[in-house]
Amino acid sequence: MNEKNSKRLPPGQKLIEDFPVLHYGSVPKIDINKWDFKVTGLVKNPIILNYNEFLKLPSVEIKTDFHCVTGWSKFDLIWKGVLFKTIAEIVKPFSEAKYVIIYAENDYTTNLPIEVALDDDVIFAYEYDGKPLTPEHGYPVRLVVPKRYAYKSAKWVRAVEFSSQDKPGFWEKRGYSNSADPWKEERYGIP
Ligand SMILES: Nc1nc2c(c(=O)[nH]1)N[C@H]1C(S)=C(S)[C@@H](COP(=O)(O)O)O[C@H]1N2
Ligand SMILES: [Mo]
Repeated sequence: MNEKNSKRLPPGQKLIEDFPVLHYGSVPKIDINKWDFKVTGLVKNPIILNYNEFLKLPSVEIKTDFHCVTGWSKFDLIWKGVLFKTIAEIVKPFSEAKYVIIYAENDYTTNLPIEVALDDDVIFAYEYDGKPLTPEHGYPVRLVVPKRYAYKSAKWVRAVEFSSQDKPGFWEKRGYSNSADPWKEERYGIP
């Protein structure tokens, strides 16, 4: 690995080339005609969008790295989708909203402070590497939070709640770090 890449790699991580599939439970079977994406909670304009409506939102393509808490990292993944901050601009959260809670299929949830979610590279992705997401990587829509361990990057997202209170998610309740910053090696426990 050249010097530039070793600086990009967070402590205790190993760079890999392939793109593993990792999740709890089974890959959900999605009926895209019944699928919707809901944004609720402490917002002025709650929304419910179907897949076609979601695809019509302003989109971007970004290239980011990905760090799993189990120790692998992958560089330069190319995602297309809707930035979290674009969603926030549409729903207009009230100032009381300090956290966002992400709800996915099969009761998977995760949570982020609102300022982390509003970062420039946090995206609800529907394409990976120029193609629609595959079912095992999160079709139809997944969150990607490049600067946090990947359990924050929920696959199969169905809803977002803006909340005044933090609500630890699936892995956060099971002992993984709530803040999950790979550069600080926040893998387990507090924070
Ligand atoms: N819905 C859901 N999303 C999830 C998970 C999960 O169990 N369920 N696991 C997370 C973890 S720990 C990782 S490392 C990444 C893996 O994403 P990938 O399978 O696309 O590589 O998905 C994250 N998103
Ligand atoms: Mo992970």
